[in-house]
Amino acid sequence: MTTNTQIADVLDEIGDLLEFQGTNAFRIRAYRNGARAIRELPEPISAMAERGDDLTKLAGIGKSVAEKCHELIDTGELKQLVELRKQVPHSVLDLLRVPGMGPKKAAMLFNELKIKDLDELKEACEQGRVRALKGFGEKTEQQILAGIEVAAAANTRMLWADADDVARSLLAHLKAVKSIQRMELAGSYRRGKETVGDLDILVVADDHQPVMDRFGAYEDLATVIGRGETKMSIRLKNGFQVDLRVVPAESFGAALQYFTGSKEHNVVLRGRARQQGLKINEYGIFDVSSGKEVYLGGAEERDIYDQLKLPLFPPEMRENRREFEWAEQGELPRLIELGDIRGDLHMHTTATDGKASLREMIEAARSRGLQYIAITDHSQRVSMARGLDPQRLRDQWAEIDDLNEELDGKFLVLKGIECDILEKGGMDLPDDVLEEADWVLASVHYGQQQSRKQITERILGAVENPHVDCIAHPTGRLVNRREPYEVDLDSVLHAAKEHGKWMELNASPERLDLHDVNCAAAQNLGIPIVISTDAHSVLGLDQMRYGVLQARRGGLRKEDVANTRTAKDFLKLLRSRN
Ligand code: DGT
Ligand code: CA
Ligand code: CA
Ligand code: ZN
Repeated sequence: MTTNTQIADVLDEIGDLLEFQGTNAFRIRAYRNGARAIRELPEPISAMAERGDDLTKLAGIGKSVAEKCHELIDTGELKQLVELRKQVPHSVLDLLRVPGMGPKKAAMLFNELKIKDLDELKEACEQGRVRALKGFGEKTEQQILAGIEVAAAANTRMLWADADDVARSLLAHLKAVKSIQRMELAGSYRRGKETVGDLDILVVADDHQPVMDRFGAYEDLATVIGRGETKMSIRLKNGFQVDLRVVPAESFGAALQYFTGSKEHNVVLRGRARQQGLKINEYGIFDVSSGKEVYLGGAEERDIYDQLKLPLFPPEMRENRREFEWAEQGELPRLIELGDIRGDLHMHTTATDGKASLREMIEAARSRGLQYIAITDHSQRVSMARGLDPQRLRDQWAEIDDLNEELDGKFLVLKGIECDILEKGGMDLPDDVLEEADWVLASVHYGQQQSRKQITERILGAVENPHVDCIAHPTGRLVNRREPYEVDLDSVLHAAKEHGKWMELNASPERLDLHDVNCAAAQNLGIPIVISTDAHSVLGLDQMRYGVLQARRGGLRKEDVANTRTAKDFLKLLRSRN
């Protein structure tokens, strides 16, 4: 079976290759829109195709993209892509990332100088071969050289958690400027996206110059990319770019709205504005029905949404997924908040690969205001982490019994285990042991490269095991580093629904698994989701906020998340499974 991600990747690649060939923008956009739409479908498009659904009924999917989907699903490949790949090597697409390099110029470099990647481009520039081409000069060559660095850096996106560290430090640095009246971060950072391409800071200040001077004096600054009257961009030593814009007070809300994006969300807003004889941009919202621009507002973000008769969408919702539909129905879901979380159901101690003792983890969780936790160390198969065999596990549980007695109902510690799903299928601990546990997480750590059939069957086996409560980090993806297993998540979710099993949203910033789109899919099926930190240290417990952010992007409400319940209600729900 072909997954939504695989199909979307193929469509994106076609879009890239067509762009390189200078195909008309309309066709390219059709592929890109299709890729995006399919990436975010809550159900496998292959299942819809097999059911005989009309794919063109899906938003963002036109006739030609639908045909490509059918071909991919039926044959496992696309003739068009095979053809395109013959014509254009994949690495050539990197050339398009050099600022100022359009598809025409890139094609010329490829066709005339046989340049296939950024390294060859750099060499050609250094040797002065590029300036010989028509339309290129010595100056262009210099610009390209400077741009290659940018293009190479642009390949890396920061984890949200890392971007957050940078953001806080930068804001603290800038706050020293007295003339700053307002300051906010916008962009993907504000939308809580799991990776952030660059940071976008907006400032209102009486005087621009001191703000920019201070920005340019940031300790981790590597270079100033550009400085204009109201905008300045810098690159940090870690390669990360930060854009700063100084805006007038009456435009602050409009700029915040505009630069928070997403672009797709903004496109819809602009369309709505046009329909109402209004115009929005980063300066404000204007009545243009008289032929003149009349400022209606823009100091606050709310001004824009109010005029358009739309709710003030939480930034995490602004992806043009379901938010406009919700608004039309008159109600946005109330998204979960960090303060709603009452328990943490996945953490490790020094018994396996954690850095803090059982007692320290309990103390830390209590001091963070939680009411209950589950201790879930690894099972024996994870030998690298000294995983627990039945005896050691039972010893730990005896210790937990004593601690619970000591805690006297003021805090609850569940006797849990993160039990491996073995490569050959089956659980890493015998049923009689699992039966004694209060809380069993099942997870895959080995054999992640198995075929779709194998790994799906393994996980389905765990879902069907009566002692398993929840599947931990269900897709195994690592943000920026590792693709999900080949698992057929849709089947797993349906089985989980049938067997009353729960799904974890692992809050660790490099996992965030389930990710937002999958969260929505689980929610659709009414499967309880548990947001857990998978803490391996006391500080690891603070990762909860990353998980909550991801849950918000997935549209989850307090009631969709099991560990927002009190200890009593959590146990009640757990015992009522099935
Ligand atoms: P990133 O930085 O790649 O993680 O993603 P964003 O969303 O932060 O994108 P960025 O930094 O390029 O621009 C910030 C926001 O500004 C973006 O979400 C929407 C808005 N924006 C930027 N350029 C355009 C544009 O050409 N058209 C529209 N409609 N909006 C734009
Ligand atoms: Ca950005
Ligand atoms: Ca930016
Ligand atoms: Zn774990």
